[in-house]
Amino acid sequence: MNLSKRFKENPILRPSDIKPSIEGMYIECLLNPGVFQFDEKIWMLCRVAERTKQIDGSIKVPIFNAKGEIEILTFDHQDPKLDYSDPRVISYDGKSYLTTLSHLRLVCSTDGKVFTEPSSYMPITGKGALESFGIEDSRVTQMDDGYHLTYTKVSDIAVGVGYMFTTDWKNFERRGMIFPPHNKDCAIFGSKINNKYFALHRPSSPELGGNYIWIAESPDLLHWGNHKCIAITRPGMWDSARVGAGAAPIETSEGWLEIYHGADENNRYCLGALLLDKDDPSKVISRSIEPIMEPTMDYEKTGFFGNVIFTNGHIVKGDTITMYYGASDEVICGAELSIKQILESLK
Ligand code: MAN
Repeated sequence: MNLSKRFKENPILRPSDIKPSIEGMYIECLLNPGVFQFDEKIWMLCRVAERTKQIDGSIKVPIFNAKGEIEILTFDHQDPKLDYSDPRVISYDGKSYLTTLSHLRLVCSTDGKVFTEPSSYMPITGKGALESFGIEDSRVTQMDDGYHLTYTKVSDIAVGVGYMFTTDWKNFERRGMIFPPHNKDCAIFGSKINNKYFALHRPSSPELGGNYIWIAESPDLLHWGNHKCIAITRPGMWDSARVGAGAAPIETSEGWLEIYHGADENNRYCLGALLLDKDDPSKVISRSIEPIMEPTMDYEKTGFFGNVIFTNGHIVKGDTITMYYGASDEVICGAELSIKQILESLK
């Protein structure tokens, strides 16, 4: 099933379109933007994955050291303790490192298609021991008081969900880790339900269970409880290996509509939809059998990590979802979807 209308301008943003954060690094991937409206423009908070020039025969990995400076670790291809079969992660002597270091960068647009980097907004970079391998994949939820950002905090210790708050995109209040390891793909609902905040999140349970979508509630966006699993992986299907939430669920007449990603054993990432009960979003009313979007275009099939469509940001206007997504973990693309058509596909 194909329910999406891709922008003919795709990819709308590539690594070469913006400048590296510091001299000596280059941008390998520009991906997975959080999306919001601010100052009468459409903004993306992009994940920028950087590394230093690679020299034949070795892998150079950037990390933030204890002093908060970028340090480059070098691993020799010949070293039998090194496994570099995945372009995203390497393992050395039982320890894992990311091949790139990610930060978040703001770009804005008046038409939602041509995005440029405004000079007066600073990149958001990792800080402290829990972000020594960078910060990734933000989701932005706008509420009356301002913008609530969730993102992945990555370090040698763990992967967990961080939370920041801003009203002006210049000053950020870092509110710490709200979902402890191993957890990512956290999307906060844009309004309270029965006087409680809700969020989708994705803990991983390596021994029993797996990489499933959960829901939690909170009185204050800081303390989360009453966790429930709402969607598990489905053997033999397109979402057999892992599932995770996209951006904040969309409020519709039939319930909360969530676009989520699902991957199979070959790491092929597609998108599907979940419809959650209006008053009790831990109840799943329906779920896509077929993906609503799959990697079919060249830019989705080949790249840094091919066969990937990953979304964590959109703008909703009437029936139209303008969705932004990372393709092949390398470039940023856009597509339009109709809420009505997705709801129809869920019947
Ligand atoms: C996975 C992939 C990577 C990401 C790490 C840490 O390996 O999603 O792209 O950098 O997790 O989050």
